[in-house]
Amino acid sequence: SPKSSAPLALQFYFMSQTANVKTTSQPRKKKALITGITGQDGAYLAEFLLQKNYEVWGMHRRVSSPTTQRIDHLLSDQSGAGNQVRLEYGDLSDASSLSRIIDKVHPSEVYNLAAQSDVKASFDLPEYTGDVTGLGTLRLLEAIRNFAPNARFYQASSSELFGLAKETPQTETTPFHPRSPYGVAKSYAFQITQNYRESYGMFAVNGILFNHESPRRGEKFVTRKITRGLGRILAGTQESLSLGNLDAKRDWGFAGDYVDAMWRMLQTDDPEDYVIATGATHTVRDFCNVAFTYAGLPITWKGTGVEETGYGPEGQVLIRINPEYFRPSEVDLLLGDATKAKKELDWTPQVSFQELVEMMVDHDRELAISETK
Ligand code: NDP
Ligand code: GDR
Repeated sequence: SPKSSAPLALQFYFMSQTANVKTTSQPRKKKALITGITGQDGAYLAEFLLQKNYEVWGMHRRVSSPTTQRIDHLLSDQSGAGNQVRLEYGDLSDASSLSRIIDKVHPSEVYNLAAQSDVKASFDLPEYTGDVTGLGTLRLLEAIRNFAPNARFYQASSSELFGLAKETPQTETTPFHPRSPYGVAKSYAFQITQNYRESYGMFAVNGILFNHESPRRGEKFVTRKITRGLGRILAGTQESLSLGNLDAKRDWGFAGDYVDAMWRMLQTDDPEDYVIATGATHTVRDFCNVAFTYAGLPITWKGTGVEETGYGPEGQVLIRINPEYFRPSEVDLLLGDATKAKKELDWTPQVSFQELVEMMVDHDRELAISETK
């Protein structure tokens, strides 16, 4: 299918923010429950499902400061008509909350996007990550089995399962070799999802999604860290950026494209697992080069290893290496083959790598300028 431009993708993003979906035209709405609705993917998925006229429920955690910034525009409809997201408090570490919500909502589709999703942090929080990201999936499956056994279940599986990948590109049949407590926890979640499908006949699927980014990406993930830092450098509020391993290669796509694939996986006749990826891989250094060049600050790299430094056109230091950002074990190369999803789900990514980087740079340049006012 034809590729859209980055502005088009942004158009989708802004149009969906003001979507006024009529509620009266269909006899019975599908009900979706999204865990992790306050995260990057949760916000895009909620918009996507509201546009499809779903009744959308989200699970969020009790926290001392608000975490709903990404979905605030979906929580109140100023026109008075239209669809809204309904929120329930819950936590993947609290089985009773999951049972309560599933019993109350009786969803037709459940998207389990909640997780301790930071790979680097999982080395510092290994047990917590195993509990939430791994066992949390089991708790949710049990709640569904007991209170809404016909609900269709989507598990947010990850290319981190492949880790020290046994083959390139990675497909649905590539063996797993996770390289972090996060990857191991996601491996448990992947397999328990398959097990509930096989044991209880539940419609439960894994989307093995490769990295996907957007202007809503958390600021600690490397792409957003780069575009956020670049925006501030352009606005004059930050001098340089500190990064870790520049040689890591990732298959980066646009999050807006990937939530469409999640939905498609739950509309099939038979539950199956799918890889979702762009089929192109780039190093962290490539991402920096494209972003900084687009912003008019092409980088000249000098030195190697931890001494490697990125200089701007005036000889100013733009990027330094800080070993603090290295991981105890790294995933060097990820490259996905989404042929199965293309064939069976008719899914293709719409936003190219260049368009993705430009979208994020444009957004974060504006954001940094607005922060100076
Ligand atoms: P984010 O980190 O942006 O969002 C994670 C969400 O999980 C947040 O809403 C967070 O809530 C919630 N959460 C964290 N811990 C708990 C808990 N104990 N109970 C309930 N909710 C919790 O992740 P993304 O949106 O980027 O990713 C969505 C899912 O997809 C995650 O499971 C991630 O591991 C997985 N994934 C992501 C990929 C990517 O490239 N983005 C690729 C492959 C898989 P709060 O706001 O309160 O912190
Ligand atoms: P990842 O994403 O670990 O792939 O997990 P992240 O953006 O954190 O790292 C990607 C690569 O960049 C290297 N890197 C840095 N990473 C961060 N965060 N900060 C830095 O300063 C930095 N410098 C270099 C990393 O070493 C790594 O190789 C993401 C998450 O969304 C997971 O939840 C998801 O499952 C996977 O993507 C697919």
